[in-house]
Amino acid sequence: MSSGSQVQHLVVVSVIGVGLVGSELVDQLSHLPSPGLRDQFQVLSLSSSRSTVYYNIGSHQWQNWRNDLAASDVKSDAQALATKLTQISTVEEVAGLREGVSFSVIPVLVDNTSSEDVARLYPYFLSKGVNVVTPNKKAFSSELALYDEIVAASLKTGARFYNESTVGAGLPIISTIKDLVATGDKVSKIEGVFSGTLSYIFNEFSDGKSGNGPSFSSIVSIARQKGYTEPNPADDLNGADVARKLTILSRCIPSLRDKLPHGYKSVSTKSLVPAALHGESSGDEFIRKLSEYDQEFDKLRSDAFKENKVLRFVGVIDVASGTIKADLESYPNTHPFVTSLGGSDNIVMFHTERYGARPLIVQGAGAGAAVTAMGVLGDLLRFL
Ligand SMILES: NC(=O)c1ccc[n+]([C@@H]2O[C@H](COP(=O)([O-])OP(=O)(O)OC[C@H]3O[C@@H](n4cnc5c(N)ncnc54)[C@H](OP(=O)(O)O)[C@@H]3O)[C@@H](O)[C@H]2O)c1
Ligand SMILES: *[C@@H]1O[C@H](CO)[C@@H](O)[C@H](O)[C@H]1NC(C)=O
Ligand SMILES: CC(=O)N[C@H]1CO[C@H](CO)[C@@H](O)[C@@H]1O
Repeated sequence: MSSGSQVQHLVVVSVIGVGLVGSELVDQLSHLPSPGLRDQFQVLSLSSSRSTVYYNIGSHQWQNWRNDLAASDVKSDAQALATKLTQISTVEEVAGLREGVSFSVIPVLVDNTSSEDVARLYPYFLSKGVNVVTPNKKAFSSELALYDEIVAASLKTGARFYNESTVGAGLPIISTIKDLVATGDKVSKIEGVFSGTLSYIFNEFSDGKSGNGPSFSSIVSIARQKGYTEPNPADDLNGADVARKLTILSRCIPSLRDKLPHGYKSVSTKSLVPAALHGESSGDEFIRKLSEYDQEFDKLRSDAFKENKVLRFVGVIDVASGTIKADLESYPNTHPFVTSLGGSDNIVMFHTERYGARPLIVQGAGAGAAVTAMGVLGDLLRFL
């Protein structure tokens, strides 16, 4: 770096998994409102599970990435990607990119897959000095040993990892808990509706206006038709997604950091999948058989209604007692989980010492490509 020249950060991004959100991310990245900021990002590569397309540093040529990726015969190879990302950190590659400007390269891997295999590579990437940003919950909500490896690799090289969009998509949930903890507030309890799918299902099923209404299985079926559920709704009703999110949040609270040795499997989780339906792999069959249990759900709804309450599937982290659970609970009609919740919203209440009797609440759409990509892009901006 010659003295007197200007030094700028250049965030070099490789995206693995270019589906809805991955595509949306590249689009948002290309249309950042500030031109100065736009110049500080470079897409190095885009990968599907089959192939990868690489771009030259300094080219802003990735607008036709769909065609480029389809035409590319470069096989996806995570090791090769890590090598390439770290090699660029040597200044020569970016020398001469812009007259009078030296670049300090910040390599970032964006994992937009739901792949466990990719998640298990984070320690490798971090140990090579590659930062990681991801909406993929797998790595942070699995066994503690993997989380420890990720943290250790990050400490060793100084490479950072961000995970804001793993919980509540673009909603500021992780950053809120981290700020509360880092500034010395005492978090006593976090409680929320963390699954957009289960939010929709119970907002429809138990609206507090009457003690009866459409059957549980019919609402699950409609949710599936609208594309709100996994192909097999059992994958939503089993509560595992909520347990994963609770794991990620708990690990942000120092006293709970080591509480869940097996990650989401250590969370006490109420499954709404009837025991006899475990292992039913066909989504259609699952819905058909679920209707045999409608009366049980009807009873839960009418019992709650008699007490002026509604049913919500929530996640609760009670810090003092160390209780972490995903459960079906009833809430009074006047509670924010009833009065201000609609559609497939997420809502999270942070009970802390400073917020006293009026908890901090974050609420809004907790899924969707545009808001999830925003969460990922927001994490990328943290590197500048
Ligand atoms: N959508 C949302 O609102 C939202 C919100 C928060 C978090 N998330 C998270 O976003 C992630 C994606 O969700 P999804 O259910 O749509 O996942 P998915 O169906 O597995 O899709 C992920 C994409 O990644 C690619 N992929 C998978 N394995 C790969 C590998 N080993 N190497 C390279 N590419 C690979 C697939 O591309 P191919 O076509 O090449 O197979 C696919 O396009 C999940 O982790 C989810 O939890 C989503
Ligand atoms: C999520 O990322 C933050 C850094 O932004 C990190 O401190 C935290 O430990 C991560 N959470 C998990 C569960 O990995
Ligand atoms: C969070 C995220 O980026 N998820 C997207 C990754 O890509 C798949 C498609 O392959 C989308 O469906 C996800 O929404």
